[in-house]
Amino acid sequence: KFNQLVREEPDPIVKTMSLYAQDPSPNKVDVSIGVYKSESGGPYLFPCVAEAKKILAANDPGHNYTNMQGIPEFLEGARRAAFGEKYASEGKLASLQTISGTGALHMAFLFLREAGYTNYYLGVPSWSNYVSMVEHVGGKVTTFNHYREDTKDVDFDSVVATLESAPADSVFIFQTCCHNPTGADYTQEQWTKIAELVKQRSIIPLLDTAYQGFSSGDKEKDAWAIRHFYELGIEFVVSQSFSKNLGLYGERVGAMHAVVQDKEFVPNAQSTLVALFRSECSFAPAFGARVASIVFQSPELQKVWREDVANITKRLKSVRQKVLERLTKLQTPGTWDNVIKQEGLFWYSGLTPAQNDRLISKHSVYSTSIGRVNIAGLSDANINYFCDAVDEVVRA
Ligand code: PLP
Ligand code: TYF
Repeated sequence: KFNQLVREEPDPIVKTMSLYAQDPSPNKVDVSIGVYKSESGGPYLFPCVAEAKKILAANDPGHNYTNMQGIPEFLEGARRAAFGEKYASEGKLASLQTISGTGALHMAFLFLREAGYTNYYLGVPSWSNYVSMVEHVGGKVTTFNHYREDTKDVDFDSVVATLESAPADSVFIFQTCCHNPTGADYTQEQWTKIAELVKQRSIIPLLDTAYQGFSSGDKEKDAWAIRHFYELGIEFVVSQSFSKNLGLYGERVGAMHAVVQDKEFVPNAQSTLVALFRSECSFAPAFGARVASIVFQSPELQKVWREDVANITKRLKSVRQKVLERLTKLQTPGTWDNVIKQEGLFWYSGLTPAQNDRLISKHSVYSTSIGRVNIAGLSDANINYFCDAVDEVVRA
């Protein structure tokens, strides 16, 4: 009966985003939801996407149904982006176009369930939706520490200990770069150790890639872990979002890939993905994937895309540096150098929920309750205002 339904809480990040929208303060600062913003504080349209949209408009393909696996040019480009030219064409991948990164994760969970995997491990803190999404499809999640408050970096001992003790056939969810919410990523040396343990202990990694390029500024470098796992001959799954690194958030552009070591079984994995998707959505949205395909297929637009990603990363790093300089100048009590060590959009500030509440109520600075700050919400126009507000709540 409908009157038996309970009232569910909204996603806290989305709630904060709406509170910001309603705030009349002219000084308000939005560092909540993870979207990239330009120096002027507005939404950022990637120049490569602007160009691709013009090309698409001039060659309107209409609105017919596409292909249940996905638009072939999109899938080919998505594979190349994640795995690199060589590995993308070796025939070991089963791929599906999905409803962005969230849809890729959902399809990954369903695919893994179909293959007999339901036992998940997740380093926390992590992106808020993983646990409910796994449980939604009947999986079980065990957590370990991803982050150490004292070093403000990855808790690698916890990762290793958990990999060494988890039962065979467990799935480990890892983020390849720009960890949400901590910005604390594994080094190549740490990935090498993780991959070695994964292989030894028959673990299945699910590599979630939502910010490829925003860590090093180079999409190829940020895909290092994916390619390393591939080289070791491990079976694994990749969920891939183009929300951030093409700025296509609302268009829902993503893909899921399964690496199947015995090529003979790729058609089985591929047809399984399509059969599962048929029962979920039938066809993924076309517009954003077509725009992305145009970028993927054009060497000129690929070059513009690379430059876009490099420029974004440069701006993020410069904002981080300025935040550190300002907090140092203010002699704000505490250590703040993790702001320049952490990667991607997010700075895990260490501010408490009470301090974050005060940031909102007293300064109209909308961070997240867990202290995650979206660095892209800052620019020369508001860095000092933001840092002064942080200083005030820390001393309050
Ligand atoms: N995975 C991580 C780590 C994320 O931060 C996000 C959110 O952006 C997603 C997946 C989902 O991405 P999308 O918005 O493309 O569904
Ligand atoms: O963590 C973020 O801010 C992004 C966007 O339910 C997001 O990953 C936030 C909440 C959500 C879905 C996406």
